Amino acid sequence: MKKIVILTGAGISAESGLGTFRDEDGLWAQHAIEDVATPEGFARDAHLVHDFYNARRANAAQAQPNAAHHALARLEAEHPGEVFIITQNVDALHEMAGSRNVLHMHGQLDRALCGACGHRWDAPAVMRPEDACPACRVRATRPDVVWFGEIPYGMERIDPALSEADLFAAIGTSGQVFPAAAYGQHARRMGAHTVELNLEDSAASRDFDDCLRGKATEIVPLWVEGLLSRA
Ligand code: BV8
Repeated sequence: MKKIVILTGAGISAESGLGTFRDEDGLWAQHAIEDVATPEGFARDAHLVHDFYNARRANAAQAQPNAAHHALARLEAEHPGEVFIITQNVDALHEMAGSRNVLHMHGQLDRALCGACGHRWDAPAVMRPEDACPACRVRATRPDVVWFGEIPYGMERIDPALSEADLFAAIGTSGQVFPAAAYGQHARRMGAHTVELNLEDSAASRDFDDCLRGKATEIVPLWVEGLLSRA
């Protein structure tokens, strides 16, 4: 298993206290996707959207990585080949656990973006519509996250990684958001062995050769232990 590519979703951060999206008490249960995770929603009510992300930024700021994040950092440190994490999550828990080769395809809560000039900077704890961009001074600041209808970050790195992967794993994702939801199918078609680690079946489970079921903090460390003992 030379090159391991891992897609993570909200389920890997659930046990760190960060809400998932589609579980019954998830983030979307309190908000309509189109109101808080689309450019149109932001144009309609920037206050509501900033409040949604300010609350998540505050929650994420006090969260700690869990045993699943630490296990993936151990895998990167001890696996003889490359380990590349593509995360849909906007929290920094992979990096806090020590992972370095991480791509945030849906952006990051702790980064800000200017909608006018494209400038990016470390997001303040609280963002407001009236904030001016530090570079161009236009009041067009937004969270540096990828909303529905926007192009995910790092696509130029993701496609080659999926083609070259020997092993592709999806951890804690419901397989409902594209293009990430099709990565298992793509990797398998390109010859990777595919494994899904999740609490329950997902919309993409049929794309995986193996499915490990359980809580991430329990099944991810066991899976990593198995990989390293066979390496
Ligand atoms: C794009 C913003 C074009 C940041 C997010 C019809 C068909 C195909 C596609 C589309 C379509 N209609 C519209 C589209 C496109 C659209 C899309 O997919 N819509 C869906 C709703 C159908 N996609 C887009 O718009 C994307 N852009 O397509 O651009 C393009 C594409 C390619 C190339 C060129 C152009 C942009 C999508 C990004 C949207 N932004 N977030 C933020 O606010 O966080 S999406 C949001 O959902 C988050 O990023 C999140 O990561 C993501 C996916 O959710 P999950 O991570 O899977 O979380 P979820 O709650 O759903 O599932 C959690 C799972 O964990 C569950 O299975 C649960 O069982 C499990 N779990 C829970 N607890 C645990 C656990 N597992 C283990 N242990 C536990 N303890």
